[in-house]
Amino acid sequence: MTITPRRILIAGAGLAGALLATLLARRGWQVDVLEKRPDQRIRGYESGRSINLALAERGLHALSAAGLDKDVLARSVMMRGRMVHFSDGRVQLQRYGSDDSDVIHSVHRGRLNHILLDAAEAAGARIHFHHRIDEIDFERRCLSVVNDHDRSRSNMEFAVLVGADGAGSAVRRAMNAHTALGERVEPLEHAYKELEIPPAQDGGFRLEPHALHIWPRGGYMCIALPNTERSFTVTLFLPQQGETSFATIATAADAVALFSREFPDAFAQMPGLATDFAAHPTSPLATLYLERWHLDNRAVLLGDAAHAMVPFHGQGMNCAFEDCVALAEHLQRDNDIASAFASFGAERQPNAIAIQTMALENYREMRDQVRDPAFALQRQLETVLAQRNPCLFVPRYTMVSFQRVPYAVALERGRIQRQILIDASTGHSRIEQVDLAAADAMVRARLTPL
Ligand code: FAD
Ligand code: 8R5
Repeated sequence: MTITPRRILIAGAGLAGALLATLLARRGWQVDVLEKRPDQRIRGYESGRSINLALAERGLHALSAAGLDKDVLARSVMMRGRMVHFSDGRVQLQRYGSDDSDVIHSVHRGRLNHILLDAAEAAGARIHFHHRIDEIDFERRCLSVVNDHDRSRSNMEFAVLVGADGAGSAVRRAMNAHTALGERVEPLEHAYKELEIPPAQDGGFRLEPHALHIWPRGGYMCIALPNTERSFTVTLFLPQQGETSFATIATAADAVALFSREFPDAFAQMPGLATDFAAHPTSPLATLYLERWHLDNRAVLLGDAAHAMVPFHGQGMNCAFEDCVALAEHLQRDNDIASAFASFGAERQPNAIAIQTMALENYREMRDQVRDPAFALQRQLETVLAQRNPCLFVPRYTMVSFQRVPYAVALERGRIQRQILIDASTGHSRIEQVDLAAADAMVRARLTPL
């Protein structure tokens, strides 16, 4: 077998696999992609359920590297902030930024994947559907492929393999069996179920479209993201065990009782709640940590396969896209594949751990802290300090969602800033009571310009 340098095999034509295929094919690589599912473009993305994702600056920037940002934005709904639905029926928009330049975008997963697959093929990548990777022989650089449609099996050779095959990665499993990757999975004690708010009778949105809706209830929460077809995808997050949990809310009747009691305004807009609750699966959540992402010059992991995270910062795809740009650059810069893989891992691993940490932290913020007056004062002070100290005090949410500073920097500066907010606001209930000059002094003493 000959090992041709600029040939690469990508496992998975999901979000990361399809983007990486585009970026590398455009740079002249010979790219083949193996995808276990059928080509979703044939059946059409309108079939099935609407699952949407929040796209932020990191993801958009990566899409722009493939020339796809405008196409995707044209098919998305802009979200200006969190629309918080309190238990007493009050509703409040907490904006993500000071104006409409700092917004996130709700995109339909199927449609986004469709755009990415078209781009990958247009760039010259070959996508092989119905190709599920089963076993991998890293000594022979050979893998077995199963067609789940007609049950046929075949073997393929590879020079270099990228595992972009998601959280349940077969490439990771095979790499780990060859040389331990130092894998650790931390399950979250909460799970989720997807539900729906359909369009109104007149065809319009039943809730404010330009927001990410949150119903924080302390130990659990509901969220809703808008779809271009004027529906909302609702996600219910509950503990798996305990008083209000998927163990106690088990039937459609339980769900109707919970929603009518705890989320009455959402419930009024969910005619299909009972049916959806019974029909849709309850899915677990976990964080995946690996010590190593690559096996010398043979294989590397990225996206969810390398660092699956809990969803609460809406950064899984954004981070996976950032990985793709980074890997394409390292491969372009360094002719030695093993050293490109190693430097890619060294750059991305600390940042993956940082966003995994922030995603876990954001769950408490979304489900609980947004209801707390002390937290509201800190948020208000955060905005004021950011205005008074541009480039010095940048809210963590802004660094993560609207900028591209490394996630590890956002985590570190965020910790310092959180302490400043606590130090300056403790003992006060209104922003007028805060000594802003003293807070500015803390900002200047503890932070360097970003
Ligand atoms: P995937 O997109 O999962 O792609 C993996 C691909 O590999 C799939 O096409 C799969 O069929 C294929 N595959 C798997 N095994 C094999 C095999 N053995 N052989 C061949 N092919 C295989 N992220 C955000 O940034 N913002 C959000 O708002 C957001 N919302 C989300 C909502 C939901 C309901 C979920 C589940 C996730 C959400 N995420 C979000 C996270 C985001 O979806 C993932 O982080 C992202 O899809 C990771 O991309 P990936 O390419 O690594 O994996
Ligand atoms: N993923 C998101 C945010 C942060 C919003 C904020 C949170 C559902 C399975 Cl839970 C969640 C966010 O801090 O105000 N931005 O984007 C997306 C989220 O959940 C997605 C839809 C999800 C996996 C189920």
